[in-house]
Amino acid sequence: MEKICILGMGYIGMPTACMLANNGYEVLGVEVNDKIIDKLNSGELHINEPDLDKIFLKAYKNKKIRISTKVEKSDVYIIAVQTPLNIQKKADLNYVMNAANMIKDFIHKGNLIILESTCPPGTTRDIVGNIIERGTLFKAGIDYFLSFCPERVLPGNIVYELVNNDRIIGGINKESAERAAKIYKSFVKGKIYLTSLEVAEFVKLAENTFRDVNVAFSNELALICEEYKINVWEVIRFANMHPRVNILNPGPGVGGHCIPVDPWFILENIDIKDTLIEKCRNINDSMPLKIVMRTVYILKDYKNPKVTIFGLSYKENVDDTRESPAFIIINELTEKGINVSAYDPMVVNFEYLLSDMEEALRDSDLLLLFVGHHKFKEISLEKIAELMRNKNIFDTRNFYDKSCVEKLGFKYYLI
Ligand code: SAJ
Repeated sequence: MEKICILGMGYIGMPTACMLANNGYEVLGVEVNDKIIDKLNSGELHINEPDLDKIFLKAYKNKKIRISTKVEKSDVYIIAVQTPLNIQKKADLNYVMNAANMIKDFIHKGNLIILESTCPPGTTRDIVGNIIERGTLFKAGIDYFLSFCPERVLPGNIVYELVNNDRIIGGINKESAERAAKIYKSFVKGKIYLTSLEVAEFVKLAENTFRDVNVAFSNELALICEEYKINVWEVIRFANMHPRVNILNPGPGVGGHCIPVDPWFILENIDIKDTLIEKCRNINDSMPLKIVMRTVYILKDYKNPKVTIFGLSYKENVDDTRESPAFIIINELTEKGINVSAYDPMVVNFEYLLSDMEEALRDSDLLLLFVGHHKFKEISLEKIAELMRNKNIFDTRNFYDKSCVEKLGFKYYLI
């Protein structure tokens, strides 16, 4: 049985490890965080994602997956570590480099290395390839095989998309891409397309940048519509009825560890100034402050106002708060002397400000809906009205029905 070593047991590495472990491979997951290792080795997950528990427990009970701090001699190595943005808005490739350095000591002829971490074009060849070749004198494509295979799964639907999405696989040569494709074919039902390393790296960045640019367009439409006093949600709904138009939704900002990060990776090594991509990034980054300004305006006539934020995660129905624009909004409102409390039924690991629902709403002057978790629909508007001091709702996601809310005496503000 082939042995696969996956470095990084996060949102991508962990589900991928489970899939491979349940589809004919012996899997070793490598993780540096001791707490995560202890949890996983006792059969407990550290990630909340639909169906992930089922596939993890299957692999765990069948003893097809082990977690360790150390790399071991394997046939295939998959790097799925994080690539955060540093303060210069460039990719921090330290985790990728550490992973490549760990693999270098174990690699032998005929092995395959796959990079899954999102990174600037050229990283697989120039960073991973160079580290391996400097350490071993092996040549990529001849002595060992080198591939880039970007993950494309949507948080909140990872397990389903891991199986059903198409995959783009880049190789330093054809054999590298083909060998990587064989591994993914063990569990992927979508189509698999082969290409070069750099095209695969760029495709991943282009996908997330496209989404960022599209959201920026809708945010700009929202700001323009506000001046015209036109409902942007209605505009987008009708425009999207055109067969070739698909505008995304405006919102309080773009969060998560992918969409606000990846467009900067595209721009990292280029000389072109004044790009559309950068402008769109800046529009999306400006949204949290726009929300703060509008909130302050809504509350201008109240003494010692209290705001209740519903939702802290970066998007609906997930517990992930990474790069959530809610942080900026909370900090800015607090700095302006506004009393802020927050409720999020999805988020458990967030000590700062988290209140239960009643406590968050009691004597509040404004409910600021930041993300539209399904669970918020279970809270009746009557209950909300009963608890609040003044009945105002600022809905940044078009989540509530205006007429229902207004019937109960709320003043309803929409992005
Ligand atoms: N957002 C809006 N309006 C929208 C859609 C999203 O404001 O209409 C905001 C969300 O609220 C959130 C942010 O954008 O703050 C990002 O959310 P998302 O659902 O667009 O994306 P992610 O970050 O959860 O996942 C993306 C996906 N990429 C694409 O759809 C092109 C996913 O497929 C990738 O695998 C993932 O990035 C990743 O890991 O790169």
